[in-house]
Amino acid sequence: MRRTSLAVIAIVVTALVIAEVSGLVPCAALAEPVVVFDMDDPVGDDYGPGTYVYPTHKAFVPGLFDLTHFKVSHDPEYVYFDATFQEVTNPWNAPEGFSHQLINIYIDTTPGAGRTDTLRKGALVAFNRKYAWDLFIKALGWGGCRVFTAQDAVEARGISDGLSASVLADGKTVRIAVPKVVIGEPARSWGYYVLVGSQDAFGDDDFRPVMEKAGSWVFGGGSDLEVDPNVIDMLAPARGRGSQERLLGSYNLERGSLAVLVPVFAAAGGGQATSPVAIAAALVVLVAAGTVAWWARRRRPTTPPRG
Ligand SMILES: [Ca+2]
Ligand SMILES: [Ca+2]
Repeated sequence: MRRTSLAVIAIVVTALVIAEVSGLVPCAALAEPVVVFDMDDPVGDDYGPGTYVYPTHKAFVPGLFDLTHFKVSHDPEYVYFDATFQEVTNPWNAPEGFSHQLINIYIDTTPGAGRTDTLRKGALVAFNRKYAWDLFIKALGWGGCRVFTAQDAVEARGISDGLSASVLADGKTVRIAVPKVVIGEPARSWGYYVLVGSQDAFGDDDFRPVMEKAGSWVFGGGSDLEVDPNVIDMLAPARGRGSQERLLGSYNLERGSLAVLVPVFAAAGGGQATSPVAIAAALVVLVAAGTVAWWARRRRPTTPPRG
């Protein structure tokens, strides 16, 4: 009887571990936010399509626009978008703790719906029709955080209630917290366009422009025509058809056509892979449960009746 109970407990524990590992059990009860997307971006690619250079003013220290990591997680109340940079500084004392970064996150949540422009002119990019965006989260210092939807008008002010941006204790990560009541719970199927620009209060849609020649307050290495992207880094794999260099370099000056981007998805390697530790733990529990069950069944007939 005791052995049978043990076997049952072992099987239940195994089932729970497997369910947890495969994401079937809601993890709201856990203290740590649940991670749904987690991806590195190459270091040292804060050059747009491969040619851009920083403005010459001393405030633009190297690494400010070099995204190195991006993570999406959620707890019962908020969705957290964590963008890590090589460098974060706050020379002009933005209350959020960072003066330079402009982070535009366009999210494809719903296949077959959404829009392929940036809503407002500024980033100077377009999005692949197959992965049209439905939500747009814009984060910058001085109270600029907003959520827009694909249905918004160009002049829409967006939703700012409950949104915040702050720098985490590592000093390199900007965390954008968005209430779930605004954007819902992030699904693992969501696709992300994470675009990094330089905040410029005088620029179109707050983007500091990229010109042919760098100046104190403008990037160089691009074109003076408003066709090349004002995006300095974007979340993308290091190589292949979806690389940053290929995507941001896909504009055409002669035709005046903007670069067309594709998002990154969790399933394509950007997602949080089930940790090897969790898999090992599940396997150990499975083997243990199997052994206990086998042992219990094997021993039962020879156990002398109790009296
Ligand atoms: Ca980078
Ligand atoms: Ca990149």
